Amino acid sequence: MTHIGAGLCLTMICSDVCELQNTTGPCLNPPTPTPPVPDCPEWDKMQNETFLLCNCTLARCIEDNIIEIIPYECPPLEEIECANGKKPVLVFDEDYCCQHYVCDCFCEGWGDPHYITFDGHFYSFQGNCTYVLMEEKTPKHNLNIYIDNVNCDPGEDVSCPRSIVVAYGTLVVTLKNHNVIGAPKMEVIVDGTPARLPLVHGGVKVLSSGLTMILEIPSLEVVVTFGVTGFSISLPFKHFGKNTQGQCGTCNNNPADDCMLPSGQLVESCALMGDHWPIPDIHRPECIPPSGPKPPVPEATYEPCTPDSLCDLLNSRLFADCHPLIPPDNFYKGCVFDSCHMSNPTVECTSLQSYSAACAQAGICIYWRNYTTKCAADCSGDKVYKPCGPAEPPTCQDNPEDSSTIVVTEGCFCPDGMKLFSKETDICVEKCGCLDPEGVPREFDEEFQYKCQDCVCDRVSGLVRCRPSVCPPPTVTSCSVPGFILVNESNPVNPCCSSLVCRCDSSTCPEKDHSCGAGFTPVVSVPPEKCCPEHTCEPKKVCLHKQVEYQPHATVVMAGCQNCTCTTEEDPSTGLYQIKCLPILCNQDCDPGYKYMELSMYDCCGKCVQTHCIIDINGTMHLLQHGDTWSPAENKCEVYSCVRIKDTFVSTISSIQCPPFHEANCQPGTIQTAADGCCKVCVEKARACKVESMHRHIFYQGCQSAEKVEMTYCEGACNTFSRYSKEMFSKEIFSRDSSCTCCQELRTSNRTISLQCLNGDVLPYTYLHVEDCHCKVSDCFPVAAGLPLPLPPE
Ligand SMILES: *[C@@H]1O[C@H](CO)[C@@H](O)[C@H](O)[C@H]1NC(C)=O
Ligand SMILES: *[C@@H]1O[C@H](CO)[C@@H](O)[C@H](O)[C@H]1NC(C)=O
Ligand SMILES: *[C@@H]1O[C@H](CO)[C@@H](O)[C@H](O)[C@H]1NC(C)=O
Ligand SMILES: *[C@@H]1O[C@H](CO)[C@@H](O)[C@H](O)[C@H]1NC(C)=O
Ligand SMILES: *[C@@H]1O[C@H](CO)[C@@H](O)[C@H](O)[C@H]1NC(C)=O
Ligand SMILES: *[C@@H]1O[C@H](CO)[C@@H](O)[C@H](O)[C@H]1NC(C)=O
Ligand SMILES: *[C@@H]1O[C@H](CO)[C@@H](O)[C@H](O)[C@H]1NC(C)=O
Ligand SMILES: CC(=O)N[C@H]1CO[C@H](CO)[C@@H](O)[C@@H]1O
Ligand SMILES: CC(=O)N[C@H]1CO[C@H](CO)[C@@H](O)[C@@H]1O
Ligand SMILES: [Ca+2]
Repeated sequence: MTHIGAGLCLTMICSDVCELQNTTGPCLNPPTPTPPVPDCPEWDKMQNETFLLCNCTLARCIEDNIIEIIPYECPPLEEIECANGKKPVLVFDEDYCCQHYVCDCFCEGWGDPHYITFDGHFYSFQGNCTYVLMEEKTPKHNLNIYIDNVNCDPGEDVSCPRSIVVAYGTLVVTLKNHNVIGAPKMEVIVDGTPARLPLVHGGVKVLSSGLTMILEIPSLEVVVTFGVTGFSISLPFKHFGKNTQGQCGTCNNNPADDCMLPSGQLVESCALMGDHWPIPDIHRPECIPPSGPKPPVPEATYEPCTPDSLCDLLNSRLFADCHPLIPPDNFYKGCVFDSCHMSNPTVECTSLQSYSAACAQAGICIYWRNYTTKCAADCSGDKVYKPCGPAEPPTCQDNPEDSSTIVVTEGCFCPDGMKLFSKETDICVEKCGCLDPEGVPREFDEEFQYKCQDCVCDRVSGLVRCRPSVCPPPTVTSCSVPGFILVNESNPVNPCCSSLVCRCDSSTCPEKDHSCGAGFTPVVSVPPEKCCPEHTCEPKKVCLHKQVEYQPHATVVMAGCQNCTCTTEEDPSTGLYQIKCLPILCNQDCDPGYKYMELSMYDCCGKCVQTHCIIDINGTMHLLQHGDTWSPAENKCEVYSCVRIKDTFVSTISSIQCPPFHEANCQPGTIQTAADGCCKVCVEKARACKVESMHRHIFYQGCQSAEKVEMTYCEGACNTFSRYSKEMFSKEIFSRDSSCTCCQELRTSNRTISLQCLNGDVLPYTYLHVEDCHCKVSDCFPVAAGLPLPLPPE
């Protein structure tokens, strides 16, 4: 330090990079009244005093500004082991000349919550306040980190981290999870205002991997993460070593001094210590440090419980690669605790998640979520889950000169071979380009249509340039096929343009007769590629003859004495059913008395025509020709005769009335049948006494015979006279006396007939019938027979 007047001093120092730098400033230490005179005033060093020259070179003042250069020897590198299980890192000492190993500070907390201090001390702590996780003992970088815990399980006295508050300089960034249980609902609040991610502000960078928020202070190599229910704080020893206090303890690779109260007092239990680091909160007046020394809380007051098998995964082969680097014991303890004390099973996932994150930091990536059912990760959109990915994933907008974080985190990432279109969008693309107005990524030089504009992604500007689409002139101007008409339609290939196309409108088809001839039915259809219906005539299932349809099995009328029927066999040439014909067989058998005759040239068959009269006597036929007569042999008195009147034959029957015949009057041996075979004739005896007969009605007592009655009497000459039978005159049959005769009855018989009376009565009447007569000598009476008798009243 050199006085350069006006109270200003010039100080020459060797900078970090070993360059001489001059600074001016007020002279803080006024020169002492009696300064010892240095032996090497040029260097302001006394004799034998060694000092660091530039470039890690030592010098010693000999005398009179003569200095001796001493080679700088670094102490041998001492291997150390980090109490927090991390790999030791090499750092330069203050002079940037020698390196030595230190352990970076890594504090984390998860679950309900479990802490691992910077130096790897595990403890569980329940508290509902905001607590100091880490603050600088001696403020150097103005970084303080707080945790806000809330009760997260209504059924249990446990709490979960809800937010991590990072105060850096004048900036306060809150990483908050609104949904302590279940799917995360993350928010970043910067100085009281919600912020959009990714965020770069005041030397702080905040990113989100989808599952975890990552806060980075690149200049200090600070990384703070806050995930579903866990947090982690990574501080480089070189900036923060030995200078931290709070719930994360003092980062000095000595776990023994981690449970330290703000007063500097060490306590046995870190859980006890935790209560002493609250931040005063007007909304939570209970959040004050405990006044008296709290009695140590006896641990493990919980009932024994069987932890979920999920916790065993931590010790399993799945994490084997990580076990040598980070012991899983603390995470297993936390998992067991959560499994036994949290009713929400997903809290157990935080132990695995925290262990996996620690492994990822150590370079070991483990896909563990798909080995569980409770802890499955859901990624939205195109993104896929990866246990380790860059906290700041590559995007199309990355400037190659920008340094990006090397923090790895689990989360949702673009699939391999793709990257984010930009930090702000969640769109993964294979090739970089532009985003069109609808947010669809387009490659450079890609041409596309948007709202009837032809657009292209411009490589130079990275913007989409559009101009209105130009429509091609219509290619069709007229339609030739009948039924088609020109229609103005939007182009299916390019909906922005309309085009004229031929479309079928059957109402414009010409009128057409679709009828078919007899036997055929029209089948109307529109052939493919055509518009107007056309028809074909399909044969019906009928026979056709002279344009007349016949149903199958029907008789078809045809000339030529053919018996024709409609079959069900198809005619291969027409498709109609065939007509089959057989010659008609005429039945020439006629009944007796009839004769088969072909009468007309138009009829195929003749007819049976009557030729005889047919006389049926008790079933026996007898035929008679016109004009013939015939009598049956057993009754010659009946004569049948046949007359033809026009075409009909009429038979008549007549009976022969024989004259009265009395065998007694015949000369014996002369009786014979007449030539007609009917009546008997004989040579009568000579005129003598013989039986005669007459036919008369009989009247008696007002009654009358129905028919004439044959009455016989004796008549003829005896030697002297004839006489009528006395008997006949004894009764009043005749109205007149008979004459006297002697021809008398020889034999008689009584015959009885019935007389009809006017009152309806029937009166039997017996009379004498003379059978034979002979001449008898006796008194004779006058004969009255043969005289007309009075007729009965009509
Ligand atoms: C520093 O100050 C000294 C003395 O005034 C001067 O000689 C030297 O050039 C200065 N160096 C620089 C880098 O300014
Ligand atoms: C410092 O060391 C480097 C190489 O070790 C050398 O090139 C340089 O000249 C040195 N500077 C001084 C001031 O000795
Ligand atoms: C946390 O808050 C709940 C209720 O909100 C209370 O029951 C519990 O005792 C509190 N825990 C602590 C450690 O203060
Ligand atoms: C989990 O996912 C990884 C990576 O996709 C795969 O290699 C592994 O086989 C999966 N395991 C199960 C159990 O699905
Ligand atoms: C088809 O219709 C569109 C809009 O309806 C019109 O702009 C275009 O001129 C029409 N094209 C023809 C050939 O009529
Ligand atoms: C015609 O033929 C059918 C069958 O062959 C027969 O049943 C029918 O009686 C015949 N008709 C005539 C008039 O011959
Ligand atoms: C016909 O039959 C009846 C009774 O069988 C008989 O009385 C009659 O004499 C018969 N006639 C002829 C002509 O045979
Ligand atoms: C002032 C002082 O201590 N000087 C000593 C420096 O070192 C030499 C050699 O070792 C001594 O002789 C001086 O007395
Ligand atoms: C032959 C015969 O029977 N004759 C009788 C007819 O009737 C009379 C009167 O009743 C009788 O006296 C006859 O004997
Ligand atoms: Ca410590």
